[in-house]
Amino acid sequence: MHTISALIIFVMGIHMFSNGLALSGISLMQKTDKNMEMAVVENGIQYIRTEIDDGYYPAITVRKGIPVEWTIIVPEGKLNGCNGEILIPAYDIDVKLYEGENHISFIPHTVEIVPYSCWMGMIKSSIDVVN
Ligand SMILES: [Cu+2]
Repeated sequence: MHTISALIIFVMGIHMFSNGLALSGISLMQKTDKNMEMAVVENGIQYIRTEIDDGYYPAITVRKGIPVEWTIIVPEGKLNGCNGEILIPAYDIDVKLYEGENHISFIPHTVEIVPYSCWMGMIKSSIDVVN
């Protein structure tokens, strides 16, 4: 019994510590480029699938000038008040996320790095548009 309650308090502590860090602009989940997802072009459309996590959005790479069909997967239990809405100001996109598959479409017209984030700007990531 003691072990279980100690474990629960420990897990809650880690969670709150991580949230506190995120609030001060530090993320425990470092953005690593090994997680960079590359779109696959098929019949004139580039498809990309990514999975978000608690406090984490993956960076993606897309090609300029080809319509993007982006599927964002929210695993069960991973949706929260922070990661539940994605903003991509450069493309005028503001999408509420739901558990399961979410779809975002846009056409990148310029080679640039487009920042995207959660609605509060806490979780930051990017869309790398290449030739
Ligand atoms: Cu947030």
